[in-house]
Amino acid sequence: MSCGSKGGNGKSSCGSAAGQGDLSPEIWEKIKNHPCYSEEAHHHYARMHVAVAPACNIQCNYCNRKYDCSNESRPGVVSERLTPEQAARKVLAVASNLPQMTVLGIAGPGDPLANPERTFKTFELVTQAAPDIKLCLSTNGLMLPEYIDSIQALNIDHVTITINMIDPEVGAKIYPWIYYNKKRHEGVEASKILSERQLLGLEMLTERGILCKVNSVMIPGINDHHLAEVNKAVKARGAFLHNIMPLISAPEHGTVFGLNGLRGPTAQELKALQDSCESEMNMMRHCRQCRADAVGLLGEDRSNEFTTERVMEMDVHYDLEIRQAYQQEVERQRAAVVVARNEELKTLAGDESNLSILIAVASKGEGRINQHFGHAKEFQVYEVSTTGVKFVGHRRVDNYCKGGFGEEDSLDTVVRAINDCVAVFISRIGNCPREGLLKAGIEPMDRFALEYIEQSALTYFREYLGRVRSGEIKHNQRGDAELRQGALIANL
Ligand code: CLF
Ligand code: SF4
Repeated sequence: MSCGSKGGNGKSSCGSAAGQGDLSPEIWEKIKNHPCYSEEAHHHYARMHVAVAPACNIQCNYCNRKYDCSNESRPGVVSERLTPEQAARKVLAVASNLPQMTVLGIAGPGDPLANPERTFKTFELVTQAAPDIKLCLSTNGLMLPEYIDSIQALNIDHVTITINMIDPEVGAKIYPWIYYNKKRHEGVEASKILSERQLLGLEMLTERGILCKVNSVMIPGINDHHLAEVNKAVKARGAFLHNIMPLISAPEHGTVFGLNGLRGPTAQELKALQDSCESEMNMMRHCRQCRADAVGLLGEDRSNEFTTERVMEMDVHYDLEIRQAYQQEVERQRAAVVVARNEELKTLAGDESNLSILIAVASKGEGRINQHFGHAKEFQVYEVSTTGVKFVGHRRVDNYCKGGFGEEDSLDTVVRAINDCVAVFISRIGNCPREGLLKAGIEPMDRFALEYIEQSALTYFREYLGRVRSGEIKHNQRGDAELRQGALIANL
């Protein structure tokens, strides 16, 4: 069955797009409101990170230590460091204000397991105060085998390991050194130790039923051809999800790769690798490479509303019943999205065509097309065919509207970012950008304003197919698109 049959409809499915009917009840319970482990959930539920872990025990060539850990973050971002006590208060403040926040992750700004006391103390304090919040940890894996018991004892049910290689020769080009057993190791030896520890840690976690995600940074010319092997190796060891993320590399980040001019992959290079691995295991495609102090839905960042200063002044009333009632309402909305999509999918049943298109969508969440073109800081990209609709990535862009004026330069960046799409779905759009998009061969679609994304995408596709078949339009293969590189320093 193709990926297009995703969703909780009882069909087999691949990707973090898997729905309720595709997974065992036990796994579904773990991922249903985790925005990273379930693509569907990421439209509705938020996560937060607390930056309690400053130290790191390895060096990655895509990282500059002045900034956050690039394994789960965009280079160039600096998070606000917190003590475990400050972090726990912040979690309660966010939980009181954002009942859709369901997951606390610790992902830096260094490596959480290079700061075990601070990391575990934070999780302990949060579990005592807010027991409904899922705990999530992201690590480079070097110290993972040592801390499996602590992870299990604290009920940390989601662990991410960044695994960029299983071949130490490849690793030597990514990691100049690691610090292990009170000693600095370099070159191939360092990567050999790191890889062994990562894979052992992964095996130990999955043996205990802890859900594991593997992040891999796709570095063209270094590990892009090797990641298919990594994918097989982590699947064999029980990883639940593989998240292949693009290298973000620019000289201004001051990283070894950035200074040496290594480029990140294009949108289509990344998609081709993700597609080729998808037959092996579940792929995550909605990662936003978050800050170590991110707050909100993936793709939005509300960390500025929850600075330490503000959190200290806030009235904090964690109320489990209010949170649960809110989440029940979210579940009702979410079920409606799935029903609408499945109904629409029926209209394509029996239709066979090899045509598939990409569309870009401006959305603020809830699975709806509910954002003005000029306000979008990212577009979500979906692939649509007769087999269904699936999320394939997002593209970060400059706001087209800045203080009410459209900027021609930013329209260019939007066009480059969604150049592989045939249409862009928005709630509203002005005449200038509409014309500019049409000139670039991208159809602006405001007809589905506030409607559900997947249902609308399928309707559009059915009509598009009809127009192609009648000869009204000609389907041309679109070009490649750009993933943003240097501009990611901004606090989005
Ligand atoms: Fe955070 Fe990571 Fe947990 Fe998610 S993020 S620790 S698994 S709660 Fe998510 Fe952000 Fe991508 Fe990470 S979108 S960078 S995958
Ligand atoms: Fe930087 Fe993270 Fe790598 Fe450590 S593990 S060097 S913080 S990217």
